[in-house]
Amino acid sequence: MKLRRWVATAAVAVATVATLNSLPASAGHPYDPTDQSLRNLGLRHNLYVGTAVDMDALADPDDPQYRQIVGDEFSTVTAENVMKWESLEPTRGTYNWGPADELVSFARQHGQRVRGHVLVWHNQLPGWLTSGVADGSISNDELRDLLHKHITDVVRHFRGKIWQWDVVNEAVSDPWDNPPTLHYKGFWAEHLGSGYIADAFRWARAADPQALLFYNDYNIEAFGSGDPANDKTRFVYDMAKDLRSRGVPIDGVGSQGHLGTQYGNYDTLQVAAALKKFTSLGLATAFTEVDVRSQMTDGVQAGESAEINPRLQASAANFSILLQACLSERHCLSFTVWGFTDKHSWVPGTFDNPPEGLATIYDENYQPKRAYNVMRADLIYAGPPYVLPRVAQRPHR
Ligand code: 9MR
Repeated sequence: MKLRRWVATAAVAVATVATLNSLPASAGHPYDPTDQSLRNLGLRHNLYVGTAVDMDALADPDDPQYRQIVGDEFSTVTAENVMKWESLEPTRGTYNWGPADELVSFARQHGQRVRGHVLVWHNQLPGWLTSGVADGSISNDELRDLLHKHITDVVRHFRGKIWQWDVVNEAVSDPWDNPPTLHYKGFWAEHLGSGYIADAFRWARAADPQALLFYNDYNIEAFGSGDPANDKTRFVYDMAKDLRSRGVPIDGVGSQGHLGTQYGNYDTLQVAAALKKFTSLGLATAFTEVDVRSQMTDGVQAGESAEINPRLQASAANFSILLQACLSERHCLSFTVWGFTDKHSWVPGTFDNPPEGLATIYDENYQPKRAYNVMRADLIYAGPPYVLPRVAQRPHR
């Protein structure tokens, strides 16, 4: 090889190695070919693999495996509950930052990024706020000021420490609501009108110029009929398009990914097509709360393998569908599971008639399930030309 060509090739090689190393370095440590953890395998694609974190479990000295796995397997964490308004400001004017700060500090110690969840939602609001609105002592004008203050205080408190904020969560109705035509639903829309959504993004941007600002919702994994009257994905797409066209600083759409093996669900190509549509608006995407629950039939509860195995397989297949779709789209930045063990999952406490469970990637004894191995396989066997490294999103102003 001629010297000049060799020098050029070597320069490219050095630059390539530098690029490869610089991507992983942002997640704490470089890619290690001998490490099969989800977080390390994700580094090959610059994909952050995350989990929601239950802070009680993280702090429980009798449950050390929980803490160990959060640190070892994941490169991004989300507070399952402790960044919600009722946790942060249980008494009006008095903030309780402790548990949320603990998560941020755990993440720093473990080289993890933090998804902030959640600034504006109609659930888990403090009692003083909802009762004040209900009894008329808090007017709608004051409510708007309180929301502005909440967003400003919270985003400022964590400024520089949050990678992606879920600014607005679950603002859109479902086809089973009344009326069935999709609309902006819930506490905030009822009191402030749908304009609160744009306001929330603007207020969040004013408080942190760097965080990526997301709209987050469930049942938007794939398009349906295409009619915004009954296709929630289409409704959210139209909303995001409108926000972008008005210069509202939204950076991404988070697809929660709460699936169930009793439903038809989707295939990878349908999900990838939806991600691509959101990307076409100049938005990043992320899977933010993935779990795939199953009905706990009598046979499942009795431990019958003929009942359990098909559910574990269907669950794994659904994790894989969402992960492969995310890998296929370079603007899909992270893939977060909503809890990683059936020992600490919101599902059994929420769905009890019929009972549901088996929703996560580890069983109750922290044994990895088929879903965990399928995720690892997807991360291992993905590569060019269909899977290329993620493209970092720049915050919109
Ligand atoms: O997992 C959360 C659970 O511990 C809470 O009791 C519940 C309260 O509504 O919220 C759960 O998390 C939700 C998330 O914040 C938003 N998307 C749906 C999640 C599951 O309900």
